[in-house]
Amino acid sequence: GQVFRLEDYRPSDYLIPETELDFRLGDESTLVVARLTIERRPGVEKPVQLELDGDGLTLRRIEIDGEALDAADFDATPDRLVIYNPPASGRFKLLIETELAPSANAALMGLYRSSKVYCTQCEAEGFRRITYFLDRPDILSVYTVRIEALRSEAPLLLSNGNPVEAGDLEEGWHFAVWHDPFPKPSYLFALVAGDLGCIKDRFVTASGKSVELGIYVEHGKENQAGYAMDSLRRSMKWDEEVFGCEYDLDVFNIVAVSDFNMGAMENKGLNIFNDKYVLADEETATDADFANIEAIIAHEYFHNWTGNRITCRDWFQLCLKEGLTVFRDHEFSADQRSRPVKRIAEVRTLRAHQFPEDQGPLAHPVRPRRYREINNFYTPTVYEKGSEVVRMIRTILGAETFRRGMDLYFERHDGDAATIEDFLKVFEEVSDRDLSQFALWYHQAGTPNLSVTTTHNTATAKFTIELEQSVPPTPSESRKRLMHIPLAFGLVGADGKDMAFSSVEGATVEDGVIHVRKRKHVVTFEGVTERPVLSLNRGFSAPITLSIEQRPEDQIFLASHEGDAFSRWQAFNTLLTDATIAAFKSILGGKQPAFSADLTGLAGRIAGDGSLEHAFRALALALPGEADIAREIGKNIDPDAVFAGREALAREIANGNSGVFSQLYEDLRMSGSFSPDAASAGRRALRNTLLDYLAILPDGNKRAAAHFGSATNMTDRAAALAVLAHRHAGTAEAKDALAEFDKRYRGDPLVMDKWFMIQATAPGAATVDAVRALTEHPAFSIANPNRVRSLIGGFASANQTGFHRADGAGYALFTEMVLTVEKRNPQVAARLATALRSWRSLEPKRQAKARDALLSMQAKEGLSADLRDIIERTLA
Ligand code: BAL
Ligand code: ZN
Repeated sequence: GQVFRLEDYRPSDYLIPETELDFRLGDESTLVVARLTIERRPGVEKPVQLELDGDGLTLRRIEIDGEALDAADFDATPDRLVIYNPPASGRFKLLIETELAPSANAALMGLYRSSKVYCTQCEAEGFRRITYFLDRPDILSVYTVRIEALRSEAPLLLSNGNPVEAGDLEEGWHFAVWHDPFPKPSYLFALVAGDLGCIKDRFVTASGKSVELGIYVEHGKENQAGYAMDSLRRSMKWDEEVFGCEYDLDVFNIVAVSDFNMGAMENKGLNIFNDKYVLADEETATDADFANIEAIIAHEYFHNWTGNRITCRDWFQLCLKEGLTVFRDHEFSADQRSRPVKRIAEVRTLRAHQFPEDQGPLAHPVRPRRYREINNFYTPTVYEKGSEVVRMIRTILGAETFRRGMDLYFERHDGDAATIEDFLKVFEEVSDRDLSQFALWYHQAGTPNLSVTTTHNTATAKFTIELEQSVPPTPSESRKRLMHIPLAFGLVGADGKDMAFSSVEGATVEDGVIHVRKRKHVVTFEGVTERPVLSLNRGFSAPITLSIEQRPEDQIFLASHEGDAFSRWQAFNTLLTDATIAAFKSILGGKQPAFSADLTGLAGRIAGDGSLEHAFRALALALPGEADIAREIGKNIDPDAVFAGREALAREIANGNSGVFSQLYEDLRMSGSFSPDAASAGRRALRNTLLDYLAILPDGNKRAAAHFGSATNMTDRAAALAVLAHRHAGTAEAKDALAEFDKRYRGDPLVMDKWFMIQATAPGAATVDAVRALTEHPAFSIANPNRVRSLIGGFASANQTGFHRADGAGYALFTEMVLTVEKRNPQVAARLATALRSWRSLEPKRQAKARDALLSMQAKEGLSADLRDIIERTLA
């Protein structure tokens, strides 16, 4: 396939200042008339041919300034429209009529139908599946959209911007006209038409503008949209207060649809959401679902300024809007909930998803330089690492200067299609700093590592930290340049407080941050009379790995006394990880794993420490995931041994704390009405984490069954079901609970996703066959991305022992499913296929089987560009 390169960017010869679209909607035939005002770009002198993008289009009519075009004057293929000699004046109206078949659109890009609702998805390149266009983000156009549909089929007609006009037509048809005054790129175009229920609200902006808010959902689900509406109102308020960003249209609509490739989409004034991230009540949604809804509603809303008002010049700049908007939604959630708990959760996600990407064959810079299929770059690196890079800018500049930089960004670039260089420049200007070395975080792939040693000299009262940075090679970048790493730190004294020092040399140290810029730094602190315990990368100030030789007693000290909550969590998590790795090694060596009593005791103390938030304690007690452990081990992974090592530790902690844990489990019982707030969710999280340990003890299955039976909300019910299905698979209790859940929720596909996911992630060899059988379950559908992601995605990405079964049966099922999904929906298939990205870290036998699976997919005739791109890069 074609490779697109950043260095090949050039502005288009033509602009499209105005776009009028008329839709006459029909299931099998929708007619789209586009009237485009086209202008030659100022500075482009001679008349040049006009080339528009298309994707699978059928052209019905083409006119310029009201005159039909001669066949000799243009060439139209499904994927391109060329007009050889546009009017020499350089300004004209181009009319294009295309015919679409929404019901046949299984790829869910462009205009399609989901549960009878017409809807669109245009990012990144879906608009070209609707009409021929300069379908690139630097072409900003003012849209006016007229929609006609049968009123009985689609009483609701929505598009971007503000409503202008609506009325009846003959034979039961009706129409609505929408106008969006803000010039926007085609990827932000949206249309929805159907029969939906809705809830309405109103928000008055800081400057007194009244905005009508609407959330549209399947009829009968209106009472599950309240939390999303509340999240929206809080997001609007927060963005005014924290970033000075006000909403700008008269209406803001959100529509929830059941078939959606992504989580949601920030179309101007008309966000379209995967219903998974809108619908919630205590009966159907877990606390994690509530938190995700809050975050994603905020994320899409925040795009109104970071993405829509200021968009990307080209798709290489995707992180300009995504990394920044993730940073903004993280900050929002931190303010709405618990900042330290949120930070720990973010870092866990980053390590679980971005680190393996950065450390494997799919590694790419936050701002990539080349792509074959842009859909494959909506990645954890662009999103999550992109957010970390913005966070580091704030760390380096300080919150106040950062805010001034953001203000300048909004002021200078409102209405622009901008670049990362534009973004960095505002921060250089407001801070008077040179960020050119820092900019490598955007340009260079790979997770930097810092190796660290410390020495303390009591006689001279000097504490020395030796730091050495390295960035491992990544595909097509073998030689790396030195990075600027802002490393927050503390020298923790015996009383748990940070020790003062009189002076420091060897690196710039400002406001508790060491600025690592060279390969090696020897940083010497003077006036440090007692040996401190070093706490490094506090708050995860830089997305790096640390190789630090720290005594277990220092880690235990930090896990008990460190004031920075993230680092406290980190210290305990490191102890757990190290213990699991030691157990893994023992098991491989045929020995019984052994654990330190200190660790078990510490787990009990953290669990019962009333000075710590419940949610923090839950996160601390959650053992590192099998994939996290495997990543730390790095190579020659036998997932069964990793699992056994982790289980041994879980058993040790459960046995060593059975009294404390069961007492606490009882104490945490909740009564009264349900609230999804962070404190209540934290309490449930801790109790459910304890249940998972207690379920290991005698009669654990009975306790879990009782928990399941008495649950009054989905968080507790799903947690108990997972414990039963994972720890007590095959028991009567597990079978009964699975059957009861199925019976109760069979009619609610989003809840059934949890049921599929729980079964798909049950560890062990038997799960392959269970997953295969579940593909035949009436609630499963290969056409629905959420179902596929729950069952197949859950199995491949979150079941190390099942997916990587030694005989390759997991890969066989996976290959079959990816190829089946691909026939309908290449984007979803390509995303699933990334589950094999860490195949080279497996032990040789599994590695060979994984490679065979990849090769067998690669050999398929007619593979989509999406899937081919992932497979070929994974194999390279
Ligand atoms: N722009 C795609 C969905 C999102 O990141 O908001
Ligand atoms: Zn986004």
